Amino acid sequence: MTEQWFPSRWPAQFPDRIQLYSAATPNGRKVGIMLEELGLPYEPHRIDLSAGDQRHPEFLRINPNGKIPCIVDPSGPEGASCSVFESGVILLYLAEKARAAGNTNSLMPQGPHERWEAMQWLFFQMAGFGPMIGQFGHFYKFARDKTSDDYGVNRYSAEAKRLLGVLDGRLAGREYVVGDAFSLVDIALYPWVLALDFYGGKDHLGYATFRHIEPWVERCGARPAVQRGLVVCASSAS
Ligand SMILES: N[C@@H](CCC(=O)N[C@@H](CS)C(=O)NCC(=O)O)C(=O)O
Repeated sequence: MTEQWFPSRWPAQFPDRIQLYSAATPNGRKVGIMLEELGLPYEPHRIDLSAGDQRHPEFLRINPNGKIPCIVDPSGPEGASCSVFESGVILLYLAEKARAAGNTNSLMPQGPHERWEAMQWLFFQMAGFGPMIGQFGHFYKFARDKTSDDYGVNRYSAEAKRLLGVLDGRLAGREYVVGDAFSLVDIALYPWVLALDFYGGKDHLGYATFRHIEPWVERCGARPAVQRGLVVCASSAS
């Protein structure tokens, strides 16, 4: 049984709730959206990445990898406190928790085939779509003046375009990425598509030619819980 522990650097006012340590970045936003969609009680703590909060010893005790998002759940498996890092795992964890609590829409498809489809597309986001779009953003927006040639921007533009094409193809004739309904797979991918606005790279990538993505973005963005989730940990309020 894990002893219940919260970092004193980010005090818990509601220690019976899930404690979220995050920021309003693409990976962080996934968890804010998931918590809002599921209606699970939680307490957000903003991690200031520019100040290096993610390298604070107490943060590293929750995630030794020093990255947001992560959570501490005081009522984890078998009633014991547990911490979880890696956004894709947190989405799966929260879905399972909501399902165990009787929520009939845990946002994780449950059909025997759909469940594995969801896993595939979730891993596609975690291992490919997110990291590559992130590298694109780095070279396109942040490292322009740090490299002496176009190798980085060209490499990651090509890969970002290719991955947008994969997502576009998947969304052709579908409302959501897996099954007939909005799921945690949409939650995982959506903030990374929004990140293209932040990077200012949409025209460069020919975003408008991926005709099935924008209607899906609008469908996701029309959900009130998604709108609330996007701004979780965006201010210094907590
Ligand atoms: N695979 C991890 C990636 C997490 C990640 O890269 N988080 C970024 C923000 S989106 C971060 O914490 N960056 C701060 C740093 O690297 O110092 C996940 O999905 O949770």
